[in-house]
Amino acid sequence: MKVCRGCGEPLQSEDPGRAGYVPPHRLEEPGVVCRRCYRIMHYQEVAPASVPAERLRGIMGLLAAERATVVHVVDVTDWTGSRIPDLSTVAEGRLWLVINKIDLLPRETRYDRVLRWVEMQLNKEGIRAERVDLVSAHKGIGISELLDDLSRVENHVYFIGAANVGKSSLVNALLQAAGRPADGLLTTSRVPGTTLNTVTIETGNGNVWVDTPGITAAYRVVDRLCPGCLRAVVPDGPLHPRIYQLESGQSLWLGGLVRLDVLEGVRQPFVCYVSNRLRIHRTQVRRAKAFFERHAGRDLVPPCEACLPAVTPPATKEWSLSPGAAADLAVAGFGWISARGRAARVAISAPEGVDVELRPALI
Ligand SMILES: Nc1nc2c(ncn2[C@@H]2O[C@H](COP(=O)(O)OP(=O)(O)O)[C@@H](O)[C@H]2O)c(=O)[nH]1
Ligand SMILES: [Mg+2]
Ligand SMILES: [Zn+2]
Ligand SMILES: [Zn+2]
Repeated sequence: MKVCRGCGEPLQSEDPGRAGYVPPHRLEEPGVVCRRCYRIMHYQEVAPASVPAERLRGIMGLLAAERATVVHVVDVTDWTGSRIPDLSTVAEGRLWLVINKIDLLPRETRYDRVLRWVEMQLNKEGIRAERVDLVSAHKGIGISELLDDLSRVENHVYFIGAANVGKSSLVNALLQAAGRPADGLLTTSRVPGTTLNTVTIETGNGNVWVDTPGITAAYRVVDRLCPGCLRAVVPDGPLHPRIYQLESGQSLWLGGLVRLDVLEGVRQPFVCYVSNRLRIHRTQVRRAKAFFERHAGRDLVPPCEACLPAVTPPATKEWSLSPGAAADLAVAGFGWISARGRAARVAISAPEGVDVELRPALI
């Protein structure tokens, strides 16, 4: 059976509405990609698709049975939304953690600190990783070191992670570093769900790598948005931290998706690490709800009108920030707000079901 070399879906010429479609006259061309991949590659057109859960379970079963090495790709800007805790059990002793997109951290970020932070988090969460790499598939940072060690692995290597963390981009960067020409690369895009099935790649020196579809989940904001709204939420360049001095009774709307309320505490800075294109509005706690009702879906986007039902109602949770250490309130698939270590009582509202966590400050 022929599969699309871009997304892994079996190719077919019967139904243009189904995944893997190629026009009949192209089906026999060597190295052909499906129409969807073709459009993503050539027109940056986006076509969301969903990956059946049983397919993902099948992949997990396969990598456990093959005792494969698992490269768990995580997005550094979305630690909260892109970690898969169960993986360390499935891949006991063979788990490599690759933290991608470090080019999106603010320019002054010290990577050695980020690495220490990651190690501390892994410890706390009881995840045992064989190695941890900080990389940027886009900028080529950390790629050649990873390639060196990957080429020494003798069993299969599976690239696993949440949708959109950059698994296919990482595989492409590694292949390019290994000298593979550009027409043998995988399909990547900003919309979750680009890779539909496993794509097996012979690296040429006996290694076999397997790119996999990402896991999409409603606990991340990004998995609930249309392509238009995604454009505002997914960072496309180094984050510019935005600082707001807030006192008790003040509120921030980050787009119309996430809200911070300061309930108690002295006036203090809150630093927002979210996509630079996302607009932030300052308001007051007592007006914040009315503000949303008046503007959301119209002049307060994202969410657009079509996305509104997927991101409402919001759920609100309160947090006590203790004095001393800087802490982040992180929203899965969205970004984080950092507080600099003064006592406060705050509330975060986010679409119901989306993960929000309080963690030691990443930067
Ligand atoms: N800034 C930045 N973006 C990246 C990086 N790697 C991937 N991306 C982007 O993240 C999105 C998802 O990438 P893709 O490889 O399709 O993710 P996958 O779903 O995990 O395979 C695309 O828009 C990529 O361009 C990176 O290192 N830095
Ligand atoms: Mg992919
Ligand atoms: Zn395809
Ligand atoms: Zn939308």
